[in-house]
Amino acid sequence: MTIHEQYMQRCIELARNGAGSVAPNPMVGAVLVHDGKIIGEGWHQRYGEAHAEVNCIGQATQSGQTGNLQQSTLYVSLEPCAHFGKTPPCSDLIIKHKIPKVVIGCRDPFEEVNGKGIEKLKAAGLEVIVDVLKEECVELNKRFFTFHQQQRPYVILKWAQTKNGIIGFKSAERLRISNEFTNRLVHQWRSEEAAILVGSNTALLDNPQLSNRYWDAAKQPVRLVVDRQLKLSSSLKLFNGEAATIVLNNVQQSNEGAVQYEQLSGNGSVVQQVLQALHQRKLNSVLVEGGAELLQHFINEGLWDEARIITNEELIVTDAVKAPLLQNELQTEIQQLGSDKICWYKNKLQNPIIHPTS
Ligand code: AOF
Ligand code: ZN
Repeated sequence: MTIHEQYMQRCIELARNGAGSVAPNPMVGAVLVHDGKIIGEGWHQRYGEAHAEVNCIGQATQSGQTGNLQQSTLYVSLEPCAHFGKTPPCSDLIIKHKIPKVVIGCRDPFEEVNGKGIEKLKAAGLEVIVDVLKEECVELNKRFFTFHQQQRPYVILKWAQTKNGIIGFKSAERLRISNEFTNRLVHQWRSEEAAILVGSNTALLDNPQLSNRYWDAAKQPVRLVVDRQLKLSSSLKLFNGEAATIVLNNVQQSNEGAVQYEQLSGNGSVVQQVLQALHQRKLNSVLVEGGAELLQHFINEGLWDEARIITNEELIVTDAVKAPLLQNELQTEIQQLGSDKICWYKNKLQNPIIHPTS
């Protein structure tokens, strides 16, 4: 690792402290280095509050390092912003403090910034180095990047299957596939995403709560169900008011109460319409939990980023619903939790494109 990469690695580490508190904003970390020593560190801590650079420069000035800023290098994992949002532009702050050199992890895809921060710094005569540990910095904010570059949320597909590839029974009889450790992990996954999605069959047959009960209870994703003709009964657990629920349908629109109804345009791909609805609501990631048919639609249209497949290697069931089949998958990780094997996949196609219908 070069020295730039080492400091950028530290920025990424700092940025991760913001996990769970900054969405839909990106996680960002910054480090100020003077004469081979770190004189300030900071990260974006909470949505709507100070950006990483502000906290980093603030720490340096508060510890009496103001005089050294003019001979320092600022490392930051994302391009400093150029716009007046909830806070003033970070690029102006850097210029004001006469910091001569800025090393950036990756460009900010948000249209108000997208290169303008870099241009501003360069125009003021600063030395700017871009794309240090770019891949890691983009991966850190995969949800944010997907949302801004593809105008859709980051899509994670998840299912549990038996050893012979069965996802559930055809009737309302519940098939328990994953073990208690894996169930807990799934709740952690729910806590990490903005939304969870299921199809109406799954809502009806499984009657899932779709809430996060075994992890940080403060983090409840929005629950979404596709129920085109509004056939689901209001007695289902999805409608218990424990977390917000959105019913995507072809019939009605209403935004009152804990259950909201969002009308889909009715034409074309349901997957694309669902993703557009999520985008409009600024929900930048979604965990798709079934059923097999809905999951397969996402796969067939190439509109997925990650798949996490849990296989109970000791269970075999016959005459039941077959699990979806992935396409263009790249296996990245395998984890074993007791009898469950968890395989992580990425979509090999770099940019699954969404085609807006309107
Ligand atoms: C930075 N440093 O630490 C972060 C940045 O709503 P605001 O004003 O907080 O602006 C949010 C946008 O600012 C967000 O979409 C992204 O483009 C950028 N985030 N920029 O210079 C930071 N978190
Ligand atoms: Zn900023």
